[in-house]
Amino acid sequence: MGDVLSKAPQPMEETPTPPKQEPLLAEPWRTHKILSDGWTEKVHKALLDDIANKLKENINVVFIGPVASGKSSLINSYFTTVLNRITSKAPAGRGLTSHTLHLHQIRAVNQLKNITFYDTMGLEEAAGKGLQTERAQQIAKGEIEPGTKLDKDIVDTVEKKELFQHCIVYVLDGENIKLGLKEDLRKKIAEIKERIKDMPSGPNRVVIVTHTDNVCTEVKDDITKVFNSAAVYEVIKKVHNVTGVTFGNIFPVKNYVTEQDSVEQVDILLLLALQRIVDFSIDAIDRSNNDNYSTKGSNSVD
Ligand SMILES: Nc1nc2c(ncn2[C@@H]2O[C@H](COP(=O)(O)OP(=O)(O)OP(=O)(O)O)[C@@H](O)[C@H]2O)c(=O)[nH]1
Ligand SMILES: [Mg+2]
Repeated sequence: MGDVLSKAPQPMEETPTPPKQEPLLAEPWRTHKILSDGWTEKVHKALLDDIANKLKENINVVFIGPVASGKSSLINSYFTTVLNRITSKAPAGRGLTSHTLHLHQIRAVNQLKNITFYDTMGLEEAAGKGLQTERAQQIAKGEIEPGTKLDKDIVDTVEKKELFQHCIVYVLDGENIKLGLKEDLRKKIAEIKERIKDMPSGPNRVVIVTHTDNVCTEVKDDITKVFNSAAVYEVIKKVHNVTGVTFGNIFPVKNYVTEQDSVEQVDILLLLALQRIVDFSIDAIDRSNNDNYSTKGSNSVD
């Protein structure tokens, strides 16, 4: 007996220690040709020139997403990319319910002058709270006048071609996604997708994942590490799985929140996403011209 007790505990069955995931991958999970020479001022200018050259007519871009996901900050960040200063065109702030209550129409400037951004009230988990999916569809169709409060039913609407949205940008907080997108929010986003699918010549969609600085410390320290970050990659994969949006159409960014000045690399990441939004908006315009706007039919949403 004493013998048994005095025996040193035997090691349990040998279990392999899982390989430690390095925070930074040796190879980037996404490459952009334009970044091959680095994240330089030249690249910033090339992206802005490319966007400006493509924008021959006005495009409407609406931001939709959960409360505090960074929709308003994103609009301010885009103004920073062309004004080289911190801006507050769309009121931003954190709360349990949406800081933005109205449909805000904000026309961009300089190289982005042909883009009109639309800021919306945040989606909430609880049924009947926050932006309703029907309201999102009405906005996409151009049925809601800018300045309208979005927390109530809006009836007897008329579609206005000039308010028709060419791209819906879903804005998701990467930090929240890391923890797991709440099922009720996922359902609301899926419901909006279904409603858009029913629209003739409906808008295209892109996802922007904000708060990447809070997803990965290495990215917080150096934004140019974003495409090498294993944590950001996992978040983008998760977004793809829960929203069904094509992986390549999901873009990580970091909004301007703590900075006092604009930063070349922060701008570049924001502009890579905007470049896709512009391309897809032009595609939506072409589709609507081909379909002759009033034609009834089904839209193919990815
Ligand atoms: N660290 C970090 N904070 C961010 C980022 N984007 C937004 N925020 C912060 O998140 C909070 C919410 O940002 P908003 O832009 O107001 O979010 P919103 O989606 O417009 O929110 P609602 O209008 O309430 O639906 C603010 O405190 C922002 O400073 C980001 O990329 N990184
Ligand atoms: Mg807002």
